[in-house]
Amino acid sequence: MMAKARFLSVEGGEGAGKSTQIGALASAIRDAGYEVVVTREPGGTEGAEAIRQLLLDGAATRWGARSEALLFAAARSDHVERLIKPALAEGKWVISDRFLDSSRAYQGDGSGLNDADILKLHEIGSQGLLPDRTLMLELPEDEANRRAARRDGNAADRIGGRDRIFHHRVHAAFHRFAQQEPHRVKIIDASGTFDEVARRMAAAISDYL
Ligand code: Z5A
Repeated sequence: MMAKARFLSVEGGEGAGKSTQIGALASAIRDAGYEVVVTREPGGTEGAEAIRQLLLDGAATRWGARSEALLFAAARSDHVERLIKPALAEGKWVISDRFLDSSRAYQGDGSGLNDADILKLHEIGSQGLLPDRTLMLELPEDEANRRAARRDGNAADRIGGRDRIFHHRVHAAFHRFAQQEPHRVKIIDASGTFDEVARRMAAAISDYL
């Protein structure tokens, strides 16, 4: 009998290789005989993609921390209701490039909001849905910056362009989540070649296949 469909999120700082690795992870799961839906946050549905533009484009000061957190929660609510839950109900795996832990790290620790408040918004918007497993890609800051700069040059979105102290707080928060929830959140060493990282990602979910 096939094991049940799972909801996975992939998290980490900018340039860690999340988008690059998700395709390989989805292929490994498809090879095991499952249907897989790959999606991203903010985004994944028409409404949430529209909110993505509001969140990532424009001046750094466009939103305050609270309105930003509400917009992420609203985008997530639509994504969960219209894409993630229906796919899981049809027996498909879902892999989301970022999910709730990004709000906890960026709007919570990064921007000074309470973790409890972010979780409350998630309860209201998405009935508290959590991934079965979260793969947290970790890369030394210099290498992550090199990779992001190779890809983007000097361009950065509203949030990626924040200062080093902000991004340090985000990294520390991701680490804390892995310590607090070791069964759900697995740290993946994102250094090395594409194939090396892909093998670590696949190993971190092998108990589900
Ligand atoms: N955000 C938030 O604040 N709150 C929330 O609740 C949510 C998000 C959901 C979304 O940005 C922003 O929204 C994000 C967090 C915030 N801002 N920041 N920071 P996004 O979706 O546009 O981008 P991102 O999520 O930050 O990811 P990214 O910058 O696209 O990075 P990535 O997906 O981790 O990396 P990548 O594109 O796969 O790889 C980067 C480059 O490295 C690329 O050229 C690759 O070819 C290269 N690469 C990848 N792997 C390797 C290896 N192994 N060796 C060498 N080079 C490699």
